Amino acid sequence: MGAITMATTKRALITGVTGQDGAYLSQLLLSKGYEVHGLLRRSASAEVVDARLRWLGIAGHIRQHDGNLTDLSGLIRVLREVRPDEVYNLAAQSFVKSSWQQPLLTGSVTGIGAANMLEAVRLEAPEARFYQASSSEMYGLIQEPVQSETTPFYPRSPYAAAKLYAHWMTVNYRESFGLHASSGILFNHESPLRGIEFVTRKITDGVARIKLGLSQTLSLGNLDAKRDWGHARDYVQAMWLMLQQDTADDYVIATGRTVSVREFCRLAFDKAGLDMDDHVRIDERFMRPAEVDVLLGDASKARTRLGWTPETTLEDLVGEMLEADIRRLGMQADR
Ligand code: NDP
Ligand code: GDR
Repeated sequence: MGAITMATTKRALITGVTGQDGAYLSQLLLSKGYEVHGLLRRSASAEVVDARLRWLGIAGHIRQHDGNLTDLSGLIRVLREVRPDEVYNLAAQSFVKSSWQQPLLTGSVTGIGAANMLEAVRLEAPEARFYQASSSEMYGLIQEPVQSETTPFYPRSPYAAAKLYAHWMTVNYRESFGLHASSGILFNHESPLRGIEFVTRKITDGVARIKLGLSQTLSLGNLDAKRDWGHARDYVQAMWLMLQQDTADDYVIATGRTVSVREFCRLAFDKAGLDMDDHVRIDERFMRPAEVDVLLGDASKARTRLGWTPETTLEDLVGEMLEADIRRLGMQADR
């Protein structure tokens, strides 16, 4: 009789599991039959921390572990307990604007935190595959009109500088210790689960409020900044694909289309049947000490090697976010 092969359940550990990407990635991995473990930092408001996971109806399916990216011993303990096949390091102080107010915290969490995670993996789970959430912000003051894996970096914020350190540490651990460590250089990706302080969600929430008569104006900063915006649901697929490859590598993930904040805004107001010029105000408070004027990614390497392509158009993304915000605000008003 031949040997019986048992299908084993893969175990994944996600840091930043309560964030936008953590929620969609958890949903994806659960749908693939993974055992999903999440690192959660302790909060006095525990009832709101897993709101995104509850929104997707998966909170009860995530095995939660207390931990903080700044605490190496805790990370080692969690890795020892979970013994994951795949580790996705998504946790970060991820709001660029805040990084000027809290540069050292951003450095500790977004930069050193990633190094802590790599070190914990090297010590406790060296066979695990590792994903680092790198960012198009690393291109900052762009050195080429279209950015790919070979474009030089020029970070323009404490956040971007911290991400660049984490990025190079990931490459370094791959080359020094042979870790299967990949870095996804993801361009902006949004969804109804996007944090309210980021410009896209601020816009769809603001337009929904105006539509429902809850507000009259929407205050924004630099409307001329241009971004390559995709849907988070499509982008977490790319993270998973990177860890299914025989060899680890770095990949740009982007749509290849860039539009200004103004154009994004106009799309949202148009969808609501409103005129943005009647409602948008410019407020200096939302300007940045240094701006990333334009980002546009070339994801050909991901398309060729991973077979990845984005599925959601910008128009559909705006529509989905706006509808979700109108529904959400409507439900709050009914309470
Ligand atoms: P979010 O801001 O939505 O989520 C960040 C997550 O990190 C949250 O779960 C947060 O927990 C957690 N976190 C923050 N500090 C710590 C800490 N000290 N210890 C443990 N966990 C912590 O980010 P996104 O989901 O949008 O992004 C995921 C990752 O991808 C981030 O690293 C981000 O910088 C990066 N990225 C994002 C892009 C995007 O467009 N969305 C593009 C490129 C990169 P809590 O809920 O408790 O606050
Ligand atoms: P970003 O996202 O900085 O690109 O980082 P954000 O949505 O904050 O800003 C995008 C652009 O919009 C301009 N802007 C405003 N931004 C905010 N937040 N609020 C405003 O009122 C406003 N008005 C104009 C900004 O100046 C900027 O040019 C996101 C984060 O998810 C990072 O973690 C990630 O690494 C990058 O995307 C890729």
